[in-house]
Amino acid sequence: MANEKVCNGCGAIIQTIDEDLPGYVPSNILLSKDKIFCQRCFKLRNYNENKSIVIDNNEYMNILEIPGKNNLILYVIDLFNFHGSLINEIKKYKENNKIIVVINKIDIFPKSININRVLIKIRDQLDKYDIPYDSIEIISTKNNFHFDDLIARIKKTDSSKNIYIIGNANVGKSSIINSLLKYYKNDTNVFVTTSVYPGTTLKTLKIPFSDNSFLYDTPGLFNSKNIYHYIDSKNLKYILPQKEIKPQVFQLNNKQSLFLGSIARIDFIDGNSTSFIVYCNNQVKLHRAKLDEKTNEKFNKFILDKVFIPKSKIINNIDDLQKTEIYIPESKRTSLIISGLAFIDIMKGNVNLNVYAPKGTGISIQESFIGED
Ligand SMILES: Nc1nc2c(ncn2[C@@H]2O[C@H](COP(=O)(O)OP(=O)(O)OP(=O)(O)O)[C@@H](O)[C@H]2O)c(=O)[nH]1
Ligand SMILES: [Mg+2]
Repeated sequence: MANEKVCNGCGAIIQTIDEDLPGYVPSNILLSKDKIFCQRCFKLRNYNENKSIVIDNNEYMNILEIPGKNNLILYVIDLFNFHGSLINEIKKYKENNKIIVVINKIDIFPKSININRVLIKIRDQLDKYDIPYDSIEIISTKNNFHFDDLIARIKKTDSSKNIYIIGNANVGKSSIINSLLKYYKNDTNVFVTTSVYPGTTLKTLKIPFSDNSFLYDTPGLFNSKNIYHYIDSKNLKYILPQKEIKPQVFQLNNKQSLFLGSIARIDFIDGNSTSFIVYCNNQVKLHRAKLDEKTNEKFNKFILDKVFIPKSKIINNIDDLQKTEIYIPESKRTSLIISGLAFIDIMKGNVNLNVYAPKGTGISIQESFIGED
């Protein structure tokens, strides 16, 4: 029977009836514990094992209904997938709340990148999409890069405000909560569940922060453009970058194609030969191939080869991928983004490409955030 208790890891309402629904706890455990973690959180936290459960879509409806005024909103963005992190509804908080845009996971980018340049480009893009903010912090929760700056910013803003952490799934919201509890509040006791799998936090969690304020961890919003919707969870570890990306450079011309594992491909249709700098999980198997009448056959063979990771159960041949025609303009260094899988900096434009990716995956271009022009 459902009761008032919630899981301290993911926020789901505790229930003892159905193992396949959120918040399940075997009844003998429920009776004996004060602070409760549901069975799914227990497995994620202890064995990194993702038990897939059925989530009612209504659960996500209220995430962005932040009550009252004078809250502090930490809007977390994944620089690896900037467009996929944009949330239009942020605009409605502009009048009555303070907003800090938090760019997390900077550690996955090569150390050589120029943070000031990244900051300028982020500002440009936030302005372009009319996303309001009072300040921007670029941090890593993993190695604490500039985390003290975030804390200083929160203190400066007003530590008596309630803090809501919002953003897309997997951007690191719960990890930021845990770091705030540890480094701001010196509390290592309450740990919300984090995991490599998108969709970890299931309901908004309210955690005491200062004497009269609370921290709210919210479930990640799902962006249908993100490639991880079209890939089975076993392969996610090959897609979501965990460690510093080692970019790979390919010189490509109009007789060539670049395979990204068994789930995406870029065909160079026409234009002058130029460098492609590929940023993705280091485990994605990249392969440059000749572009001719045999390329499809070769790609189809690679899908069957277990070395060519990542894979997807629903992609059995090239026809299962959607083709998008993209023109890279002759201007500054441009990033081609395959949402959630890779961004590829193309040094010289005036190039026509065919990009193949699982149907639904966002394909876009933007001025490069990280490289010099
Ligand atoms: N490399 C790196 N990984 C991070 C960082 N912050 C979080 N992660 C990892 O990103 C993954 C997702 O982190 P979570 O904190 O669960 O993300 P979330 O936004 O709460 O996810 P949902 O609850 O699914 O919306 C985990 O594997 C974290 O270890 C970071 O700064 N750098
Ligand atoms: Mg979370």
